[in-house]
This record gives sequence, C-alpha cells and structure tokens, in this order.
Amino acid sequence: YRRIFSDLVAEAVDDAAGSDYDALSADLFGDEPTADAAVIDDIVYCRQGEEAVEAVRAAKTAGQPFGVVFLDVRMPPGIDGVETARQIRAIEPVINIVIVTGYSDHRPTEIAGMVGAVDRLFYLVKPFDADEVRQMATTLVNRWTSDGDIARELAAQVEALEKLNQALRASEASAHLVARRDPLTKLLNRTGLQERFNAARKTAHANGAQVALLYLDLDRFKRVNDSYGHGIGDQLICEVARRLSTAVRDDGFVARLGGDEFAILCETAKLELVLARIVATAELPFATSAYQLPVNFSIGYSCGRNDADADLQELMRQADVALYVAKDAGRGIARQ
Ligand code: GH3
Repeated sequence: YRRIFSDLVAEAVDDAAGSDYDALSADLFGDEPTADAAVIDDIVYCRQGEEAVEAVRAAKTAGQPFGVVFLDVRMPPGIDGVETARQIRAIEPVINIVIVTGYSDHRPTEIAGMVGAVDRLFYLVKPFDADEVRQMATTLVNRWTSDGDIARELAAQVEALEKLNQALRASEASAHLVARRDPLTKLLNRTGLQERFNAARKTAHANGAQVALLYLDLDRFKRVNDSYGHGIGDQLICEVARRLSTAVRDDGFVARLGGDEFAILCETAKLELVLARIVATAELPFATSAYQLPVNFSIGYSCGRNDADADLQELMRQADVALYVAKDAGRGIARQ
C-alpha cells in the first residue's frame, strides 16, 4: 500500500534529516518493518500539490491506489492543500486525507466545506510529533486496507451474483423455450401455439382480419412405423415439420400437436396461399436416412368468424371435425 507524505510534514517532524526522505522514513517507521509499520511500506513524497495529484492518478492507473495522503494547507508556489485534496478526492473518492494545519483560523469544519467532504478527512494540528504521525498513518492505512478488503469482497460477491443471474436468465429463457417447443421437431407445441394465437388474434382484430386454423394429419402414418421402424417414422415427422415451416414461411405459425398431427395458424386472407404451398410440399417424396418416402396428408381447416369471439379451442374443434370429414371422404382437404 502506498501513501503520500508531504515534505512539509517531513520538515515539521523533529530530527527530520532535511530532504533525506529515506532517513525521515526510517525515523518515523523504523529501518526494519515492525508489526505496526508492516503496512507502511511504500511512501511517496511530493513537493507540490500538482505533483501529488499526478502521483495519485498514476497509482490508480497502475492498480496500486494510495490509502492516505498527508497535506499541508499552504504549499506555495502551486495549488494549496485544500485544492489538492479536492482534486485527489475526484480521482480517489475513498482515499484518507490528513490535512496538516497550523492555522488557528482554519477550523476543521471550514476545511471540510472547502474540500467538499467530511468522510475520511482528518486533521493534524502543528506542532505535532513523530508518534502522532506514525499512529495516525498506521491507523488509517489499516482501516483503509480492511475497507479495501471489504470492498473487494463485495465486488467479488456482486460479480458472482451477476454471473448467477446471467445463468438464471439463460436457463429461464431456455426453460421458456422448452416449455413451448415440441422436442422432436422443435416446432411450437400446444402451449406455444396458444401464445401465438393470442397475439395473432389481437393483431388480426386490430386490422379487421380473421385467424384461420389448419389441422393436418399424415395419412396412414402407422404403416411407416410398422414397415420401416419408429426411427424412420421420427425422421419422416421431422422432414414434414421442415417442409411445413418452409411452406408457411412468415405467413403463419406451424405447431406439432403430437403424433403425426400438425396445426397451422394464419390469417384467413393468407389461407389459400398457405394451403396451396402446403399441398405442393407433398408432391416430392420425403427423405429419411434410408428411404425416400411418399407422404400424403389430410387437412381440415376452420376460419374464425368473429375475431372478438374467436377461441383457439373452438377453431381446433371445428378444424378437427373438418379433418375427420376429409379422412372419412377418403383423405384430402375439408373445411368446416
Ligand atoms: P390415418 O390416415 O387414418 O390418420 O392413419 P394413421 O396410420 O396415420 O393413423 P393415426 O394417425 O391414428 O396413427 C398415428 C401413428 O403415429 C400412431 C403412432 O404409433 C404413431 N406415432 C405417434 N407419435 C409418434 C412419434 O413421435 N414418432 C413416431 N415414429 N410415431 C409416432
């Protein structure tokens, strides 16, 4: 830890060896570090206020901040002690400043007002003796050191908490995503679809539009599982999911409701377009790791008649009835 010792303090100490600061330091704190003096290991002497301000700035930049500054009030020819204290405080807000004053007209409260702070501001009234200076320096450095430890400990805790928060936010975000996605295809699940429906209904309502729901079920999908195995069946479901997403583009939302059932949400005005693109996706066989499989699907759909009343469950129920009609009629597309 480093501190500044004003040369004016040096001059004021009995037996100080003029400008021989090493001798002064030895006089104040001993040649060999003692228990008390162990922390007083790096003292910088400055002849002027400006020099002290620069020393504080440099020490801070180097990551070795000073703990205590001793300043006389009058330090000709440059800035005085009060101005020096003010500038040092602006650089190092928690530094201890000891104002060494012999002025009977400068009371501590006046100086505090001039410096603009009372915290960590101390006074030594001249004349003083070496013991007094030594005691003060040691007390302040020890206090500053433990303050620093607490500050560092707090900073470490804040950093750890911030990391924890980030991890929490990330896991909340992924939990949010997981709760709304189908694990196999990563399409929306029912919860995700319900959320998109609520938002889409609001937008549609504001635009005087309507929301439509398509219910899509693969034809004879069970046979795929039975003939090629569940793994190939899964791959086919994923490929269907990809094709549907490509077909729907930004004109709606695709969800997997379970098994080989999918739902597509879009505005009624886009329905024909979306439907045509979906039907076109079935023209080419679907790739799995082992086979190119032809896929047909049946679709039932329903349009919200009054958006204010439109309800996803009701739309799904109607689309489901339409799907049943389509399947019953030999598969294909039906509207309810
Ligand atoms: P239909 O044309 O009448 O709809 O005939 P289908 O064979 O498609 O009949 P259904 O829809 O009832 O059968 C769906 C099958 O999908 C039954 C089930 O074994 C299978 N299945 C459900 N979930 C999964 C899954 O996650 N992966 C795989 N591979 N198969 C699934």
